[in-house]
Amino acid sequence: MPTVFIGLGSNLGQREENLAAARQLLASQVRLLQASALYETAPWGYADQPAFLNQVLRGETTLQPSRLLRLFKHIERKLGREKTFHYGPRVIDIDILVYDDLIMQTKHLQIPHPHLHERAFVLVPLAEIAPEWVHPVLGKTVSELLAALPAEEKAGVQRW
Ligand code: PH2
Ligand code: MG
Ligand code: MG
Repeated sequence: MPTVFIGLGSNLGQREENLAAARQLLASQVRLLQASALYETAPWGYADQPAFLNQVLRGETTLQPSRLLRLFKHIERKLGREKTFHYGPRVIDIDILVYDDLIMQTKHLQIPHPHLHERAFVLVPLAEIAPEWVHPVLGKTVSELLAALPAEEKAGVQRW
């Protein structure tokens, strides 16, 4: 069965509960095998918003990537996510980070996640559960990608 890494994020409402609710709803279609700790993270991309809680999950699923994306959007709406603006605050964000060694570039779906390698809020929790995973485009492990980030990026990510 394909392995997926999933990124969860929340910076509105009961953040910890939002992540827990997302995990529970995901579990109907994704066999969750591993979960990182929760991390409180400084907002990336747009600074003037509350801190996020972020987590990365490892799972297995028979759903194809486009079906998985639809499921994630459905769960986001169910948990009350509303459209704001690019990089803006959200009740819940559920992202496909990795889908096996697939490389995919469509308008609606890019795998691996196009910003994975530059975000400490993804790499720190990912390194906790999959330090040796090799990025299929960049050819580097998660540990190596994390080590390459500036110290100030990593300083914004604290174990919750
Ligand atoms: N998600 C974003 C934009 N910025 N910053 C943090 N710390 N965590 C996120 O999950 C996040 C973000 C867009 O998806
Ligand atoms: Mg996101
Ligand atoms: Mg998203």
